[in-house]
Amino acid sequence: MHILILGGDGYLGWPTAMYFSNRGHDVTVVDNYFRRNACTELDVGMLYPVPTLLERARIWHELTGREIKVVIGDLKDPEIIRSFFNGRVSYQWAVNQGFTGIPATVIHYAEQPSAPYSLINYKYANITVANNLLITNNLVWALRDFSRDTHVIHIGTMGEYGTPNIDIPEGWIEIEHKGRKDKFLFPRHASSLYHTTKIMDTDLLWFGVRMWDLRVTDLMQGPVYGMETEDSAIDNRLMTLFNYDEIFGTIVNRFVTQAVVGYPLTVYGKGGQTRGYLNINDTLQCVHISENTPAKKGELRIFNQIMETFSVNELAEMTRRVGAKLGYEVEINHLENPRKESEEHYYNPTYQGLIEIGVKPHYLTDDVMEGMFQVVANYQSNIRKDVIFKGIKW
Ligand code: USQ
Repeated sequence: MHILILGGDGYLGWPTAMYFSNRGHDVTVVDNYFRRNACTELDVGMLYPVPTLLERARIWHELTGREIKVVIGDLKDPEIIRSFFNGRVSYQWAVNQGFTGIPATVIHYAEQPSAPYSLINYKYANITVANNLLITNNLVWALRDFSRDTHVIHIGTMGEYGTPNIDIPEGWIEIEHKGRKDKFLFPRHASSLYHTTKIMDTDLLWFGVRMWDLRVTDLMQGPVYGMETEDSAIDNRLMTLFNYDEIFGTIVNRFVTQAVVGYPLTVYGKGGQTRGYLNINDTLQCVHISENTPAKKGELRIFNQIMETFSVNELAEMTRRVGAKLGYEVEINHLENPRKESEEHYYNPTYQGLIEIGVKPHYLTDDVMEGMFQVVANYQSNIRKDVIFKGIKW
């Protein structure tokens, strides 16, 4: 199967590329180094240096004999995405330069993924809106024009639903109004501009499904933690990007890094904010199972991609407990919340769909977090305290 990964250099994109390549798929990745360039521009650093995408593909080939084809390009340019479907693609790195055929699956990670980034100021807001919406729209049109049968796996976000005071289903809700019933996308209430663009993405994809019978799986993912996967274990140079700064770092990765470097844990506000979490290895599993059981023609299939829920306070307590076991004295600090979000709320999402089709969850246990402490501790001298909290306000 030919699998095309949009955003193949990112935190999830590169591990996904290795995962499918290792399972014998023909994998092509495309990326414009948005994340790396943004980290350089904003001077937020990363835990360890990561070879370029071209270098990583070469290393992967040397170590495994397998090939991940690479295209460096900006998917906001419609011609780049169309080139994968009309046979005009030109690879920057590939052993076999020939056209690999139309992708059976496209995994779409090519998004500006940070809520704080989208709210730095109007310029970053515009970058987020332009990047996320144009890429999704370009993808929809390329499929409409050349390959309506290709299955799209899009990474959505649980943040599209927000934190409503009612249970959250997997994507859809049946509403009875004045004696009549119909099924709709569950009402959405994003609490950042980034999350709002993901709602708009879902709408673009849903339009493509209704108009042109596209096949789409939208995975509503919660914050992901971890950095090691089975495939990266063969060589440190294959490890994925790891951010711990306020802009691109997600909470579990940040808390472990803060604990290791002796920075008081940055709990925003009361810390009752509850979200659904998942291990990076479960992202790979969920995407793989979705690829194996594609959405039907004219179907927008939505799964909630989380394995368990935690409040910020629970994560801080766990970090303190695991840190103490390893000899770190971890302090917890409640900062004034720079974000506009509910700090105490009802949260009851459904997340059975992926488990029903075969996903076996990895949970965030003390042992799993201890493993993360050990990896982060290896790079302790690289950690910059000045990027941990600057207070980007909503
Ligand atoms: N938080 C803290 N302290 C911190 C960092 C975060 O209390 O130092 C709180 C935030 O206020 C929020 C929660 O922890 O209530 C999660 O924050 P996060 O930065 O880990 O995650 P978020 O901004 O929601 O975004 C991340 C990814 C995004 C993905 C989303 C899934 O960056 O790409 O879509 O998780 S979800 O949160 O379910 O929308």
